[in-house]
Amino acid sequence: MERLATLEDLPTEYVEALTAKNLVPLWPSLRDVLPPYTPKPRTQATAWKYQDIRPLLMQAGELTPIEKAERRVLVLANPGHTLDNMRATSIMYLGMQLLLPGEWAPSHRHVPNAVRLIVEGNGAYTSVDGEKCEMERGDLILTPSGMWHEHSHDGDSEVVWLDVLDLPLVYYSETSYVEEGEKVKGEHESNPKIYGPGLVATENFQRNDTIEYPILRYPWVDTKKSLESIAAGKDVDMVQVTYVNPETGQDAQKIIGFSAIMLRPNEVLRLPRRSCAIIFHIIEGDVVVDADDVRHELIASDTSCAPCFANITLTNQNDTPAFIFVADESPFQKKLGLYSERPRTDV
Ligand code: 1HN
Repeated sequence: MERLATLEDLPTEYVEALTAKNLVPLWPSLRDVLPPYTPKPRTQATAWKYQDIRPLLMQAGELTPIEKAERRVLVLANPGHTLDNMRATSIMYLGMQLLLPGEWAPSHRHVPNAVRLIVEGNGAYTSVDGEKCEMERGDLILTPSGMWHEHSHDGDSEVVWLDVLDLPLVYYSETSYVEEGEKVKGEHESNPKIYGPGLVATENFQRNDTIEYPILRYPWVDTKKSLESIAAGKDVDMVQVTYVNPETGQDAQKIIGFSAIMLRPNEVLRLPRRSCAIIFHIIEGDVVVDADDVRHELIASDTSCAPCFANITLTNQNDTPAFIFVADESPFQKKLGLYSERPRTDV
């Protein structure tokens, strides 16, 4: 491809005349915004170790009362996007949130979609539009765009969870805002409105009515059981389940996709090269994540990310299975026609 002229090739007075009229020449930046053949991601393969996060998060618990934080979170920032941009990838935000016994993170709702993956502790729950979702380690709880949510804690140990939001995308598109809820600590029902074992409260049932978010809590015990039964069945290349909306068969949320992978004992899993960045969070076991030439050795509760089109290999060196929670940008990219796959370049 032809090298194009730079800003320095232009007379200073000409560039100043453009600037004065809010005009910019395209050609000096054209190769940056359209790099040849492959995107140039800012996202860097990065790992955040729970043993580094935990003591600092507990210190935040001492330094900042919940009333002064609303959400007591340490953001997992990707240095490739600089730390003040709160991005793990171009469109995914990650944070570790701490709620102490007796604390309450007040009700609000906002445009970004969020999920929580519970990392540690017992006795806390999130209420989503009034439905009480208990938090147990490994559970996935959805708080989709526009739904009221608050976190409460009746137990006696610290509770920590991983937040995954599409905040960077929503913020960039200038559609991000929040509304504050009632300043009362509410009573919440624990019965799911819709999905138990295929039953629905008749008063909530309207024939042909598609429920946008029929499941708000995906318990880890069920996810793990599904993975184990896939692994026990016929030989498959990859033991993975996707969190879906059972009403539609589509992804559980609209922008970020969520799934879980089981690595069988000593399994080496080579993932397809894809146009979307990806996040891994270890629920159980030890996993070596190779993304091109960057290697991260992860243990339970560690989190990492890899950029688009990386050659990613997941390795379980143990004789016991490992379980990984995965978030990726594929629903967003597929809806907008941006998604693609390519052959690996490390074969
Ligand atoms: C939010 O609402 C929560 O509700 C957590 O727990 C993290 C990060 C950015 C914007 C909103 C929560 C968040 C957030």
